Amino acid sequence: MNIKQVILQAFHDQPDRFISGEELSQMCGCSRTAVWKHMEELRRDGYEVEAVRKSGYRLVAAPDRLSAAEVTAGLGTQRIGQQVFAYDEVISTQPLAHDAATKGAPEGTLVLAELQTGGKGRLGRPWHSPKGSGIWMSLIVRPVIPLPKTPQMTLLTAVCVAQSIREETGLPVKIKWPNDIFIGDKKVCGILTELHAESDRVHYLVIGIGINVNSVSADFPADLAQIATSLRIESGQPVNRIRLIQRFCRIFESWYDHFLQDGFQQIKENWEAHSYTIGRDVSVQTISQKLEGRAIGLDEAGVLLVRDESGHVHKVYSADVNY
Ligand code: BT5
Repeated sequence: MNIKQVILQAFHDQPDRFISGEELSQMCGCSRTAVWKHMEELRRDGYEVEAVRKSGYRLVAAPDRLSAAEVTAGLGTQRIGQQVFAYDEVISTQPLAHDAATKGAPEGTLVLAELQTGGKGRLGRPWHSPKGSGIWMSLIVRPVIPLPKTPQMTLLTAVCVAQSIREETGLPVKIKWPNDIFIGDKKVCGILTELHAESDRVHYLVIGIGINVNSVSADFPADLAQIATSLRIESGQPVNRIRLIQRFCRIFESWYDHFLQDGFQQIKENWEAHSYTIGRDVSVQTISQKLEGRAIGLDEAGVLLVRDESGHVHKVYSADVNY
């Protein structure tokens, strides 16, 4: 941790309390003058820090800005989110995460941005990522699993995002197969999983997660107005993005460890319990065919099962699902 991170961690651990310059200088292993300089830097970054002679420093307010120091302070995970690259503006966090992964970034590294000018969905579709109102992030993981199991990581991520949003906001989120999080009939989050692998070995996955957090209706362009929503629109109040990211990191680490040790079964059950898709009549468009039927569940591998009119059950590996 750098000095700024140590200071933020101390503020986080002792909220509302004044921490003396002496204490902070011992924690950081630097002089009191250096502590003061870092306080000035934090103020320039938008932190409101109160300084009282003989008492010390107290954090009054943190900026609504995604930074590595904020995400890591008080995070409490072993690896997920322990390394963070935070940017103001990028084309997309996905290629930056691929780049970091090929240069050896550890598992759990997060790439975040306030604004994406070329955010992307699946099949080259665009992902609308306006400044400051969402969570646009890419997570690097390096699971030792066979290639056919990698789609389970998208389902696992959806379970984790849905649980994080539910716990943080109380909103009734549902998962639409395979990669969307819905509130009511509107999309609040999309997940894009990209893979770097050889025929028998996964090198790493970059899991891109886009969550509309504090967008208001006017932030959505006309083509999204009817199909997209945000946590703020649904809950009627702003949602703290840092807390949501931290909660996601903790939940992801826990489910991911479970997945690596005990497999997919419990994740599948959790996914089905919160599914928007299961039990509905769906129209499925794969690259090669169109299929109508009732979505009846996932199989052990995470493949969607759709029963057609004649009773035949089809396995759907990759497709767009409409209702
Ligand atoms: C997805 O694709 O839903 C995956 C989105 C992943 C975005 C993250 S953000 C961080 C990382 N960096 C990136 O560049 N991407 C990832 P798909 O299922 O193909 O859905 C795309 C469709 O969702 C579009 O065609 C629109 O109809 C709709 N859409 C676009 N932006 C949206 C938004 N902000 N909210 C809701 N729907 C949106």
